[in-house]
Amino acid sequence: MNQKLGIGIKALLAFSGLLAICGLGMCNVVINEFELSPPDNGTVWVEIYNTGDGAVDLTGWKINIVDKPWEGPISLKGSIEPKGFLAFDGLKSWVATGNGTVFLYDASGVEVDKTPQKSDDSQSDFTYGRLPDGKKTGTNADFAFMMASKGRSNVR
Ligand SMILES: [Ca+2]
Ligand SMILES: [Ca+2]
Repeated sequence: MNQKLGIGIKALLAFSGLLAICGLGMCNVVINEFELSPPDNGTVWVEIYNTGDGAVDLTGWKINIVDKPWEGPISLKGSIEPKGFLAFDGLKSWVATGNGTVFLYDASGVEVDKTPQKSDDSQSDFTYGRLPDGKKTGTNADFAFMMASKGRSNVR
């Protein structure tokens, strides 16, 4: 195979591979931390983390916080760098009742990630976060109650 063709195929594979993975809702972006009971009447927020090696375009992506009786949809924009963190604020009017679940959807509406339902009405600087960043075994233990680190790596 000549070199030029090899590079072309490699680029094509990388491109189609990324699209295919995202289309199946398997992008490497996770909900990494969420604050549903902020101190000082602050706003709720959700941090996402890109565990993958490529930037991910977030156009059309959506976070939805479900804390009955309300639901808080947040539209995402921009892109997230590999191993990057981004945090998105909710609205001031969303006052957590202490039992929240957070969902992350990609541009095609596929659920990319979902947190366990977490109870928090402490109104403190503590949040629920994956420890270490991106830990995803699918159990309740993926999230620890820890000091807030909005837009940064999680630390106990
Ligand atoms: Ca808190
Ligand atoms: Ca964090």
